[in-house]
Amino acid sequence: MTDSAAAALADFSSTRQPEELMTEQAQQAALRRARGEIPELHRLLDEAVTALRTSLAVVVENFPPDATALAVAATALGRVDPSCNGPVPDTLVHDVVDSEARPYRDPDPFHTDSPLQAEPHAYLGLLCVRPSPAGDGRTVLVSAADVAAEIADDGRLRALQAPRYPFAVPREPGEPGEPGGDGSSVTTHPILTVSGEDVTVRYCPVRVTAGVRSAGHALDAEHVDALGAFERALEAPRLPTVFLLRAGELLLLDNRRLLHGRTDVGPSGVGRHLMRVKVRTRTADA
Ligand SMILES: O=C(O)CCC(=O)C(=O)O
Ligand SMILES: [Fe+2]
Repeated sequence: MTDSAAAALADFSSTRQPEELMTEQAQQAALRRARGEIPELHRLLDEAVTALRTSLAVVVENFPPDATALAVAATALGRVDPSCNGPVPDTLVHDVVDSEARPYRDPDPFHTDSPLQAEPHAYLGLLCVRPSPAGDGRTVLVSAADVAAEIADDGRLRALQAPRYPFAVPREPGEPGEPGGDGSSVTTHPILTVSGEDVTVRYCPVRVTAGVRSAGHALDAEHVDALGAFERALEAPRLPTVFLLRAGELLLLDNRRLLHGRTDVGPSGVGRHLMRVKVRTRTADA
Protein backbone atom coordinates (compact mmCIF):
# COMPACT_ATOMS: atom_id res chain seq x y z
CA MET A 1 0.00 0.00 0.00
CA THR A 2 1.45 3.38 -0.89
CA ASP A 3 2.22 5.95 1.81
CA SER A 4 -0.58 8.17 0.56
CA ALA A 5 -3.22 5.41 0.65
CA ALA A 6 -2.00 4.33 4.10
CA ALA A 7 -2.20 7.92 5.34
CA ALA A 8 -5.70 8.32 3.87
CA LEU A 9 -6.87 5.07 5.49
CA ALA A 10 -5.35 6.08 8.84
CA ASP A 11 -7.09 9.43 8.54
CA PHE A 12 -10.40 7.78 7.67
CA SER A 13 -10.05 5.39 10.61
CA SER A 14 -9.15 8.12 13.12
CA THR A 15 -12.73 9.37 13.07
CA ARG A 16 -14.26 5.94 13.82
CA GLN A 17 -13.94 3.52 16.71
CA PRO A 18 -13.98 -0.27 16.28
CA GLU A 19 -17.04 -0.32 18.59
CA GLU A 20 -18.98 1.48 15.87
CA LEU A 21 -18.34 -1.40 13.48
CA MET A 22 -19.96 -4.26 15.37
CA THR A 23 -22.76 -4.90 12.88
CA GLU A 24 -22.37 -6.05 9.30
CA GLN A 25 -24.40 -3.07 8.16
CA ALA A 26 -22.06 -0.59 9.86
CA GLN A 27 -19.03 -2.46 8.52
CA GLN A 28 -20.34 -2.41 4.95
CA ALA A 29 -21.25 1.29 5.19
CA ALA A 30 -17.73 2.15 6.43
CA LEU A 31 -16.12 0.04 3.70
CA ARG A 32 -18.24 1.69 1.00
CA ARG A 33 -17.17 5.13 2.21
CA ALA A 34 -13.53 4.15 2.47
CA ARG A 35 -13.57 2.65 -1.03
CA GLY A 36 -15.24 5.79 -2.36
CA GLU A 37 -12.87 8.20 -0.65
CA ILE A 38 -9.66 6.24 -1.33
CA PRO A 39 -9.66 4.82 -4.87
CA GLU A 40 -6.29 3.18 -4.39
CA LEU A 41 -7.61 1.29 -1.38
CA HIS A 42 -10.58 0.20 -3.47
CA ARG A 43 -8.26 -1.35 -6.07
CA LEU A 44 -5.92 -2.82 -3.51
CA LEU A 45 -8.71 -4.57 -1.61
CA ASP A 46 -10.12 -6.07 -4.81
CA GLU A 47 -6.66 -7.35 -5.70
CA ALA A 48 -6.12 -8.75 -2.21
CA VAL A 49 -9.45 -10.60 -2.25
CA THR A 50 -8.66 -12.13 -5.65
CA ALA A 51 -5.15 -13.11 -4.54
CA LEU A 52 -6.49 -14.65 -1.35
CA ARG A 53 -8.96 -16.82 -3.27
CA THR A 54 -6.25 -18.22 -5.52
CA SER A 55 -3.23 -18.24 -3.18
CA LEU A 56 -5.02 -18.83 0.18
CA ALA A 57 -2.87 -16.15 1.85
CA VAL A 58 -1.79 -12.64 0.98
CA VAL A 59 0.30 -9.99 2.72
CA VAL A 60 -0.57 -6.30 2.37
CA GLU A 61 2.43 -4.12 3.21
CA ASN A 62 2.54 -0.66 4.75
CA PHE A 63 -0.86 -1.07 6.41
CA PRO A 64 -1.66 1.45 9.17
CA PRO A 65 -1.37 -0.10 12.66
CA ASP A 66 -4.95 0.66 13.52
CA ALA A 67 -7.84 -1.56 14.67
CA THR A 68 -10.51 0.37 12.77
CA ALA A 69 -8.49 0.28 9.55
CA LEU A 70 -8.05 -3.48 10.01
CA ALA A 71 -11.78 -4.03 10.52
CA VAL A 72 -12.70 -1.88 7.51
CA ALA A 73 -10.24 -3.65 5.19
CA ALA A 74 -11.28 -7.11 6.44
CA THR A 75 -14.89 -6.27 5.59
CA ALA A 76 -13.85 -6.70 1.95
CA LEU A 77 -13.79 -10.43 2.76
CA GLY A 78 -17.11 -10.68 4.58
CA ARG A 79 -18.53 -9.99 8.04
CA VAL A 80 -15.94 -9.26 10.70
CA ASP A 81 -17.18 -11.37 13.59
CA PRO A 82 -16.79 -9.95 17.11
CA SER A 83 -17.86 -13.23 18.73
CA CYS A 84 -15.26 -15.87 19.58
CA ASN A 85 -12.28 -13.62 18.89
CA GLY A 86 -10.27 -14.23 22.04
CA PRO A 87 -11.45 -14.58 25.63
CA VAL A 88 -13.36 -11.29 25.85
CA PRO A 89 -16.86 -11.30 24.31
CA ASP A 90 -17.63 -8.75 21.59
CA THR A 91 -14.04 -8.27 20.49
CA LEU A 92 -13.91 -7.06 16.91
CA VAL A 93 -10.12 -6.84 16.98
CA HIS A 94 -8.16 -9.06 19.36
CA ASP A 95 -4.65 -8.12 20.48
CA VAL A 96 -2.29 -11.08 20.19
CA VAL A 97 0.52 -10.28 22.62
CA ASP A 98 3.23 -12.69 23.66
CA SER A 99 3.44 -12.63 27.42
CA GLU A 100 6.58 -12.97 29.54
CA ALA A 101 5.51 -16.48 30.55
CA ARG A 102 5.93 -19.82 28.91
CA PRO A 103 3.96 -21.39 27.27
CA TYR A 104 2.99 -18.18 25.46
CA ARG A 105 6.48 -17.81 24.01
CA ASP A 106 6.75 -21.47 22.98
CA PRO A 107 6.08 -22.42 19.36
CA ASP A 108 2.41 -22.22 18.48
CA PRO A 109 1.96 -25.44 16.52
CA PHE A 110 -0.05 -25.69 13.31
CA HIS A 111 -3.75 -25.16 13.89
CA THR A 112 -6.85 -23.61 12.40
CA ASP A 113 -8.79 -21.01 14.38
CA SER A 114 -12.29 -21.48 15.81
CA PRO A 115 -12.03 -25.29 15.54
CA LEU A 116 -14.90 -25.90 17.96
CA GLN A 117 -17.45 -23.92 16.01
CA ALA A 118 -19.99 -25.59 13.75
CA GLU A 119 -18.62 -23.40 10.94
CA PRO A 120 -15.10 -22.13 11.66
CA HIS A 121 -14.33 -18.62 10.43
CA ALA A 122 -13.52 -18.53 6.73
CA TYR A 123 -10.72 -15.96 6.93
CA LEU A 124 -8.33 -14.45 9.46
CA GLY A 125 -6.51 -11.15 9.33
CA LEU A 126 -3.29 -10.80 11.34
CA LEU A 127 -1.82 -7.30 11.35
CA CYS A 128 1.69 -7.00 12.74
CA VAL A 129 1.97 -3.91 14.92
CA ARG A 130 5.33 -4.87 16.45
CA PRO A 131 7.42 -7.94 15.58
CA SER A 132 9.93 -9.50 17.91
CA PRO A 133 13.14 -7.47 17.54
CA ALA A 134 15.10 -10.73 17.48
CA GLY A 135 13.32 -11.84 14.31
CA ASP A 136 11.80 -14.87 16.00
CA GLY A 137 8.09 -15.59 16.33
CA ARG A 138 8.02 -16.30 12.60
CA THR A 139 4.75 -17.17 10.92
CA VAL A 140 4.36 -20.67 9.50
CA LEU A 141 1.70 -21.71 6.99
CA VAL A 142 0.92 -25.04 5.36
CA SER A 143 -1.94 -25.85 3.01
CA ALA A 144 -4.44 -28.61 3.62
CA ALA A 145 -3.87 -29.75 0.03
CA ASP A 146 -0.12 -30.16 0.60
CA VAL A 147 -0.77 -32.08 3.81
CA ALA A 148 -3.21 -34.38 1.97
CA ALA A 149 -0.65 -34.95 -0.80
CA GLU A 150 1.99 -35.78 1.82
CA ILE A 151 -0.33 -38.34 3.46
CA ALA A 152 -1.08 -39.75 -0.02
CA ASP A 153 -2.82 -42.89 1.28
CA ASP A 154 -6.49 -43.00 0.23
CA GLY A 155 -7.58 -45.07 3.21
CA ARG A 156 -6.03 -42.62 5.66
CA LEU A 157 -7.47 -39.65 3.81
CA ARG A 158 -10.90 -41.27 3.95
CA ALA A 159 -10.53 -41.89 7.67
CA LEU A 160 -9.54 -38.26 8.33
CA GLN A 161 -12.73 -37.19 6.58
CA ALA A 162 -14.95 -39.02 9.07
CA PRO A 163 -16.75 -36.69 11.50
CA ARG A 164 -15.41 -38.70 14.41
CA TYR A 165 -12.39 -36.80 15.67
CA PRO A 166 -12.97 -35.51 19.20
CA PHE A 167 -12.11 -31.88 20.00
CA ALA A 168 -12.21 -31.15 23.73
CA VAL A 169 -14.32 -28.13 24.60
CA PRO A 170 -12.75 -26.15 27.46
CA ARG A 171 -15.01 -25.77 30.45
CA GLU A 172 -16.25 -22.46 31.70
CA PRO A 173 -14.32 -21.16 34.73
CA GLY A 174 -15.77 -22.76 37.83
CA GLU A 175 -16.96 -25.90 36.07
CA PRO A 176 -15.40 -29.01 37.60
CA GLY A 177 -13.02 -31.32 35.81
CA GLU A 178 -10.42 -31.18 33.07
CA PRO A 179 -11.43 -30.25 29.52
CA GLY A 180 -12.77 -33.40 27.97
CA GLY A 181 -11.65 -35.29 31.05
CA ASP A 182 -14.77 -37.36 31.40
CA GLY A 183 -15.77 -37.27 27.76
CA SER A 184 -18.79 -35.08 28.43
CA SER A 185 -17.43 -31.95 26.80
CA VAL A 186 -16.25 -33.00 23.41
CA THR A 187 -17.37 -32.13 19.90
CA THR A 188 -16.53 -34.35 16.93
CA HIS A 189 -15.55 -33.26 13.43
CA PRO A 190 -13.59 -34.37 10.39
CA ILE A 191 -9.98 -33.18 10.34
CA LEU A 192 -9.19 -33.17 6.62
CA THR A 193 -11.84 -33.13 3.89
CA VAL A 194 -10.94 -33.75 0.26
CA SER A 195 -13.55 -32.74 -2.27
CA GLY A 196 -12.05 -32.92 -5.75
CA GLU A 197 -9.27 -30.33 -5.80
CA ASP A 198 -10.61 -28.59 -2.72
CA VAL A 199 -9.07 -29.67 0.58
CA THR A 200 -10.24 -28.19 3.86
CA VAL A 201 -8.96 -28.68 7.38
CA ARG A 202 -10.01 -28.21 10.98
CA TYR A 203 -7.38 -28.96 13.61
CA CYS A 204 -6.03 -27.80 16.93
CA PRO A 205 -3.47 -30.09 18.58
CA VAL A 206 -4.34 -29.12 22.16
CA ARG A 207 -8.06 -29.75 21.64
CA VAL A 208 -7.62 -32.96 19.65
CA THR A 209 -5.05 -34.43 22.04
CA ALA A 210 -7.34 -33.77 25.01
CA GLY A 211 -10.34 -35.06 23.05
CA VAL A 212 -8.61 -38.30 22.10
CA ARG A 213 -7.47 -38.78 25.69
CA SER A 214 -11.02 -38.48 26.92
CA ALA A 215 -12.33 -41.90 27.83
CA GLY A 216 -15.74 -41.56 26.24
CA HIS A 217 -14.35 -40.82 22.81
CA ALA A 218 -11.86 -43.56 22.13
CA LEU A 219 -10.95 -43.66 18.45
CA ASP A 220 -10.53 -47.00 16.72
CA ALA A 221 -7.13 -48.05 15.41
CA GLU A 222 -7.86 -46.95 11.83
CA HIS A 223 -8.67 -43.38 12.86
CA VAL A 224 -5.78 -43.19 15.33
CA ASP A 225 -3.44 -44.32 12.54
CA ALA A 226 -4.83 -41.69 10.15
CA LEU A 227 -4.44 -38.98 12.79
CA GLY A 228 -0.83 -40.06 13.29
CA ALA A 229 -0.23 -39.80 9.54
CA PHE A 230 -1.76 -36.30 9.54
CA GLU A 231 0.42 -35.19 12.44
CA ARG A 232 3.54 -36.60 10.79
CA ALA A 233 2.68 -34.79 7.56
CA LEU A 234 2.54 -31.52 9.53
CA GLU A 235 6.14 -32.18 10.57
CA ALA A 236 7.37 -32.65 6.99
CA PRO A 237 10.10 -30.02 6.80
CA ARG A 238 9.65 -29.03 3.15
CA LEU A 239 5.92 -28.22 3.32
CA PRO A 240 5.64 -25.05 5.41
CA THR A 241 6.10 -21.49 4.27
CA VAL A 242 7.96 -19.65 7.03
CA PHE A 243 8.33 -15.88 7.16
CA LEU A 244 8.61 -12.98 9.55
CA LEU A 245 5.65 -10.63 9.60
CA ARG A 246 7.09 -7.13 9.78
CA ALA A 247 5.53 -4.06 11.31
CA GLY A 248 2.73 -2.83 9.07
CA GLU A 249 2.25 -6.15 7.30
CA LEU A 250 -1.30 -7.49 7.20
CA LEU A 251 -1.60 -11.23 6.58
CA LEU A 252 -4.99 -12.36 5.30
CA LEU A 253 -5.42 -16.11 5.26
CA ASP A 254 -7.95 -18.80 4.43
CA ASN A 255 -8.64 -20.45 7.78
CA ARG A 256 -10.22 -23.54 6.23
CA ARG A 257 -7.62 -24.36 3.61
CA LEU A 258 -4.43 -23.41 5.49
CA LEU A 259 -3.07 -24.25 8.90
CA HIS A 260 -1.07 -21.53 10.64
CA GLY A 261 1.26 -21.27 13.57
CA ARG A 262 4.39 -19.46 14.69
CA THR A 263 7.87 -20.36 15.83
CA ASP A 264 8.93 -19.70 19.40
CA VAL A 265 9.56 -16.23 20.75
CA GLY A 266 12.72 -15.60 22.79
CA PRO A 267 12.87 -13.37 25.86
CA SER A 268 13.45 -10.21 23.81
CA GLY A 269 10.30 -10.92 21.82
CA VAL A 270 8.00 -9.93 24.65
CA GLY A 271 6.07 -7.01 23.27
CA ARG A 272 5.50 -8.68 19.90
CA HIS A 273 2.03 -7.51 18.98
CA LEU A 274 -0.42 -8.59 16.30
CA MET A 275 -4.03 -7.52 15.87
CA ARG A 276 -6.43 -10.27 14.79
CA VAL A 277 -9.81 -10.26 13.08
CA LYS A 278 -11.98 -13.26 12.17
CA VAL A 279 -14.22 -13.08 9.15
CA ARG A 280 -17.33 -14.99 8.12
CA THR A 281 -18.48 -15.22 4.55
CA ARG A 282 -22.14 -14.76 3.72
CA THR A 283 -22.70 -18.38 2.76
CA ALA A 284 -20.71 -19.35 5.86
CA ASP A 285 -18.28 -21.25 3.70
CA ALA A 286 -18.18 -20.33 0.06
O1 LIG B 1 1.11 -15.18 17.00
C1 LIG B 1 0.94 -15.55 15.85
O2 LIG B 1 1.70 -15.28 14.92
C2 LIG B 1 -0.25 -16.39 15.49
C3 LIG B 1 -1.35 -16.20 16.44
C4 LIG B 1 -2.53 -17.05 16.08
O3 LIG B 1 -2.44 -18.18 15.72
C5 LIG B 1 -3.83 -16.44 16.15
O4 LIG B 1 -3.95 -15.32 16.63
O5 LIG B 1 -4.79 -17.10 15.71
FE1 LIG C 1 -4.43 -19.01 15.31
